[in-house]
Amino acid sequence: MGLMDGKRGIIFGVANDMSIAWGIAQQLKAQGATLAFTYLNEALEKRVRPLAESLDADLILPCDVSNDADIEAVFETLGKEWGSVDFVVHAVAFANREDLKHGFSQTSRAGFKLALDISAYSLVAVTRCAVPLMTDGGSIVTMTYLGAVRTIPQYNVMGVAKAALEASVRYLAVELGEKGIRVNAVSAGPIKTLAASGIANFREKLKLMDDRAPLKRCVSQEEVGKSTLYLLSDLASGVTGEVHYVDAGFNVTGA
Ligand code: NAD
Ligand code: 0WE
Repeated sequence: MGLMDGKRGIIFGVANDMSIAWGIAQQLKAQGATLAFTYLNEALEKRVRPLAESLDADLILPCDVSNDADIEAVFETLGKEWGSVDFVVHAVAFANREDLKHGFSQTSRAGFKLALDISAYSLVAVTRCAVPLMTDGGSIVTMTYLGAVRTIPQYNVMGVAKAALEASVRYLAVELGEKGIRVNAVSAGPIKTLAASGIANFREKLKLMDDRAPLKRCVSQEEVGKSTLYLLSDLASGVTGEVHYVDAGFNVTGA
């Protein structure tokens, strides 16, 4: 008996076995879910395909979330293969590396648009395509970070994108509640992933957590996976429009 028995869903954002999306996928599979995965490009397909296959993925599809046609094609395939979808995991973000270094006021118009497009608007586009397939209700979860609500040094345009993402979660939740579709975000503390490896001095950010986060340590992909599992399952049937913190380090000085 699993929490996700009989439920089918799609996971956007696995890049490798360090990805938060991968930690989520493992928890979902362990509770009986049937999974589909997307990958950004051919280089990542080489990493994602074997991982997805190890969880008996039904479908492994390409998708650049900055491309509406890619997103539409993914859900067209899900409609043909499954007929309906129960859940979506959105674990995708991107900003230009330089924009996560210099002063925030240096952010270019193009860099701002890029970060907001891939990291925030993509949730809206994915949700729009998922809704017609969520005929028996559904649950959508995205990944956010404390930099949405506090200034975190160097998080910069990503903080603005995450603020837009969290507001999008609330607007989507209110619109889709009457269809039985819930939309929530998980705000994770810093975790060493591919995206984090591109951040200068990330190791110091992780070390700060050991001193000052409530649990005096960093959280793991597995712990983020367990909270996301809860939000995607019927245990959270009354929860929508929320940002759920997984020890994001609220009392870290400077945050
Ligand atoms: P990751 O690098 O493993 O995952 C990021 C994913 O985004 C990758 O799979 C990448 O392929 C995908 N992506 C980027 N641009 C894309 C595009 N145009 N189309 C489709 N996919 C695209 O890193 P992660 O840390 O697991 O990040 C997952 C999510 O978790 C992100 O939203 C990130 O902001 C969030 N998050 C991360 C941390 C952390 O400290 N690592 C903390 C809180 C929230
Ligand atoms: O959301 C993120 C990181 C997202 C991210 C990372 C990169 C690195 C490589 C987006 N775009 C890029 N572009 C690249 O070229 N996190 C929550 C992790 C993170 O990033 C930080 C953090 C934390 C935590 C940046 C500054 C301070 C803290």
